[in-house]
Amino acid sequence: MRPNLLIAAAMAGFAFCAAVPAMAASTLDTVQARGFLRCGVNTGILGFSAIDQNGQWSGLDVDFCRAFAAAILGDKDAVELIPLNAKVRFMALQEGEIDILTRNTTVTFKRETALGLDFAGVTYYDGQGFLARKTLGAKKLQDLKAGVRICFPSFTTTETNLAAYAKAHKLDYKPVPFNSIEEAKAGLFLGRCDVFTTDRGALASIRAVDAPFPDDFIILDDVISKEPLGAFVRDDDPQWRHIVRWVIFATLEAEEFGLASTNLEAAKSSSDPAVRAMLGVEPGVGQSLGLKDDWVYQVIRQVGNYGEIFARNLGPGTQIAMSRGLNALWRDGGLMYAPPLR
Ligand SMILES: N[C@@H](CCC(=O)N[C@@H](CS)C(=O)NCC(=O)O)C(=O)O
Repeated sequence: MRPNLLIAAAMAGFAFCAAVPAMAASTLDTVQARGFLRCGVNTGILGFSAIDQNGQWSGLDVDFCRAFAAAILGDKDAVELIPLNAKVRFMALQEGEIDILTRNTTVTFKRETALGLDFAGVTYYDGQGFLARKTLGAKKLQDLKAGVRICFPSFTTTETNLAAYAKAHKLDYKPVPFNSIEEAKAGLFLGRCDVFTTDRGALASIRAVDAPFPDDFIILDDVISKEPLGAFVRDDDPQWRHIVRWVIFATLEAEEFGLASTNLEAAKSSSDPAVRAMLGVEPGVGQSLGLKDDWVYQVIRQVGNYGEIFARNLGPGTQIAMSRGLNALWRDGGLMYAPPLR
């Protein structure tokens, strides 16, 4: 009898284990049960994602993490921000250490089709540029002398774009790869390279914030790639992807409708059915995502619309002082366009 009992127990165990995947909780259930979101961000580019001496995070990527938390949990602070370098970012998401990756990460064909990940939306349209020492006397790539030393962060699109561009355009340069942004910045400022290349938004931040003398450096005219920076999720949970995607769209739709953190209470009494549904005054936008009907309201009240997020972190009133450029709404000549939230 004993062996049979053991076998029966083992089989029961097997049946139980085998049933687990079918009962696996959705990402939304897991995050709601945990009570906070885990969001992967960059280790340090002011304006996108950086931590100050008091342990306070700020940046456009960070604000999107907060917007997701506001929508999902009703509280923008119910988020653990997890700083990741370029090398480990995708692994952290694949292995479930984070729920969402919002870390100046470019959406590419290979990344979406080969890594088991989905991109859920673009939060910032960027392009790869070059930050050069002014003493080189260069305004564009063509002005650089043969053998110029170019620094770049490894495990990035930056690295592969540079190599491809150099081949196609016969750019004669000496590659100087770095494993972290801190090393790459130090490399530039200590003179281990003449030019630093990465996404132009990051370059503007590095020049304005990190360079000992910003005026010693110039961003060259050339933009050698498209770098749509977006939010990534695992590819096994469409509901979760929908949530992340529509939170990003909601920040754009709110800006388009003139809805901001400052005027939201008044907007609740709007007679426009689209505004009433969007703010959850009337039911409609919550159920199909598994969220409360007021999720857009929470995002905009607690974090703001896209224009507010951009202005707070990167706009003319900040040290980085960037204009909206490609990140303006479509009606203002930019690329930011949200499908209707209805
Ligand atoms: N958008 C590019 C570049 C992203 C990136 O990681 N850029 C640099 C900016 S300097 C960086 O943060 N590197 C530092 C690191 O890996 O920690 C990509 O998705 O590959």
